[in-house]
Amino acid sequence: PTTIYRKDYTPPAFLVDTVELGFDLAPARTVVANRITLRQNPASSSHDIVLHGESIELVQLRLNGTRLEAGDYTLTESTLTIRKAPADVVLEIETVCAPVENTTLSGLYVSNGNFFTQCEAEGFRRITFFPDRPDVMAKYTVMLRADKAAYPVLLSNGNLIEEGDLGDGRHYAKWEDPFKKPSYLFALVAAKLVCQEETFKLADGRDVLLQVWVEEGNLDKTDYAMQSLKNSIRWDEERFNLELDLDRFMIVAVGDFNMGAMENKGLNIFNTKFVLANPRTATDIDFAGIEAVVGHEYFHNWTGNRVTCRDWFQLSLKEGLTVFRDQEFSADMIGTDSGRAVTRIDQVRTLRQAQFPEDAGPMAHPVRPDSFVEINNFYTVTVYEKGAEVVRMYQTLLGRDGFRKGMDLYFERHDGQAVTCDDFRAAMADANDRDLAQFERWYSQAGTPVVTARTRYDAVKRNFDIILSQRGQAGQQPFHIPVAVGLLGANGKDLPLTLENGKHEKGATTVVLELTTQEQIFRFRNVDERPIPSILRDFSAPVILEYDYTDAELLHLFNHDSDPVNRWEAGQRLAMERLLKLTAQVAAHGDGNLKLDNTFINAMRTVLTDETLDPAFRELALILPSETIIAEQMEVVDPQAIHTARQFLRRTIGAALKPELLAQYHANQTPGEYSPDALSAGKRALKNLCLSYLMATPDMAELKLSQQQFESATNMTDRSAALVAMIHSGAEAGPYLKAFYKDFENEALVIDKWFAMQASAPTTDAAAVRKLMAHPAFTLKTPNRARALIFNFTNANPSQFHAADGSAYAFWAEYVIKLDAINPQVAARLARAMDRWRRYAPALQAKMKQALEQVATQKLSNDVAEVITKALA
Ligand code: DPP
Ligand code: ZN
Repeated sequence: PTTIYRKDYTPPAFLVDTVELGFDLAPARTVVANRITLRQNPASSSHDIVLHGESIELVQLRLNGTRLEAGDYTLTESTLTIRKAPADVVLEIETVCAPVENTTLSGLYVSNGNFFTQCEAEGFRRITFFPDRPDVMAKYTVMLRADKAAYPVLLSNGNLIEEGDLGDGRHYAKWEDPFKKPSYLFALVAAKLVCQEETFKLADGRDVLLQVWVEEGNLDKTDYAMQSLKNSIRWDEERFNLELDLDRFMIVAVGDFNMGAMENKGLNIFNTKFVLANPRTATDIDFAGIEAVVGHEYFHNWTGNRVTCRDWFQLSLKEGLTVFRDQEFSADMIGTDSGRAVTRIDQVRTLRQAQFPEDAGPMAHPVRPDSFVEINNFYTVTVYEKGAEVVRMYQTLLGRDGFRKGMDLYFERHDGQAVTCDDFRAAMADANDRDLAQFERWYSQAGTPVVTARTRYDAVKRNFDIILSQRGQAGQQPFHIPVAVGLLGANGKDLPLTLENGKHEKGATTVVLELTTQEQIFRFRNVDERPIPSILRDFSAPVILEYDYTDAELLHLFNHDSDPVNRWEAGQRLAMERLLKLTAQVAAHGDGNLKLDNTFINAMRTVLTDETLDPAFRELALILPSETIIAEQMEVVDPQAIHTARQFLRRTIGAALKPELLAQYHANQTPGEYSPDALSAGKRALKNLCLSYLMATPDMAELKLSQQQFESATNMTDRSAALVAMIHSGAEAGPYLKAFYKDFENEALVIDKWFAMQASAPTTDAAAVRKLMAHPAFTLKTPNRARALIFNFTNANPSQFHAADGSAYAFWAEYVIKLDAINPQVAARLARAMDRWRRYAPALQAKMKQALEQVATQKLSNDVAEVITKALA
């Protein structure tokens, strides 16, 4: 496999003006006729036309009307090159492909008998020969022909301009996209589907047609996606003055899909998981996911489609920005400050659970990578979630209005272009007259910076100093880090702030300190008492903050901090301290003599019963850091000891707070008609967390409670939570699992849950997973199903995945190899489960290495080879 470098970027030799595609669709043999007009790019000195093409068969090729023979061009496994081409060229290319055999789900493929495409990043080349790179933007016209009975619906990007019958049972549809686009945004669907549709009025008064297309049996699950789409359109108009630029916007759901969804121009194709929901089949988390992903893909229409990426190293230009936009959208949809904080805490949890480990492991890369072997491996939490943090920092530094000015200038300058992360940064800087040169390091330097804080108080001069220092990885330059800070008095209230040599709003109780050098002193004046500092409020930068808080200070913050994120954070620190101590004790002496202090229990009790706090916040404050997050804090990871320690803590809380947990369980019921709104969802989350604590050491009464909840639940959130509580507590859940399966046999997304909850149960070992794989409903070919069972075992069940006998590692190796033969993108994700193998105790490490090496000996896709090679390097 070859490595591609960002520094090697060169502009394309030829630009494409128009693309006319004709498809004769048949599962085993689809014929694609492609007519493209190209012209020499004045910015390039090359005269060679380089087209990409993969897994397609060339039937014939014409250049300006003349048929080319084998000697006139060079064909390799992945390219077709025509040397010394004239400046203006019309190419006519005929190819064939076999969609039904395409299990990679990249390019044109068949899912449940219907045709779909996925072209990002490099799938278009599996459909036809083309300069398949995002800086080649062209206008597309698409003619689809297919059997009418089997594929009554024929869709592509843009507007439908013609349709009709062809005789012999076939029909056609012709689509035209009025906007120039890169090939990765091309899409087609030929399928037997039905739609929910609606006419919607835009802010400028235009009527647009909105459609959500699904298989017939799923028409009862499209309301929320439609509502989310309308909300997204409104939100982008109001927050960024960005309007839908088409007359028609379509969402299509497909059951076999590698990603969450895809923002193809005017024809978004979605994993069913992010479209289909009704109270019976979907949980609150599913509903929230649908809102976020529908928003995300819709927002791409401007941040991604109208302004796209020059090359794939710039992926975060559209992804980081669009994640930030969908995060803001979800927060605004809740509308309250406390609801907004809950979404922010969720984002911090995701970063710590997945991004920090990535940034510290063998696949670490900057938000804008410098090199890759396979671009599909770089659709990562770093590019997406850390990328969103980087965008958020602009807003923190420039303010909401300043950020908006930067966005306006970005579109003014770059509409219709393929640009870079530097172009975005320049727009932010220029619109606000700010120097953001140093900020560039967030794009170029990998790893999570550590910010260390020290403080000193001078009671005589009434000065309080916060000394901030930063360290990145060896050889890195200092970052430009916004550190939001507030000071709490002994009464728990925010103190007024007077920052020396700094500007902030009068009366502000939070200021943003800008740490730009290795170490800086920030002095607050007129401070009447030694305050307790609340540092990194709202998680103002994606860093690890070190500060020597005492337990008493943490308790004070946990009880009083006006910043909900830091309030939550104080609780996490209290818990983490204890979890690490307990883990060390278990490792050294077993689990016989573990103890937990009352201070911690009391703190948990206080937050649990504080009715002034949102239930959603209380739930987050009561969840202990995950086993994965605990592992990241340890030099040498002992997964069994972590699990034992965390379970001990859960059991102890469950027992000590039993009356309060029961009371909250009953107080947070949501009777009446189900609604996924944030308040109701928060109540259910708190109630179900109470249940899971109560079930940590279940006796008959708790078991009954779970069983009752399972049986009387009117929605999937409560039903699945009850079942999970039973399975994960080790209670006998067999009959309930059976009943659940039977009820939802025909709901693929619910059956995914059925597999997932078993895979992540601490009692499920590799042998049990293998047994589940033999279930007739299991298949490796549908990514959702494979992820539900296999990934939930390898990623969400650490104590079993790291079983001392190495049985799960062998299982992992076997399925990385098996999946790679079917779907390299999904296999490469599974391969990442070994990322942190060097952090484990020697005995486990040796077994992990052995499994990695076993995979390495196979003939692998580029995707998996890159992950394995980097892990072993
Ligand atoms: N479909 C993926 C996303 O929206 C890749 N663009 O993030
Ligand atoms: Zn995206």
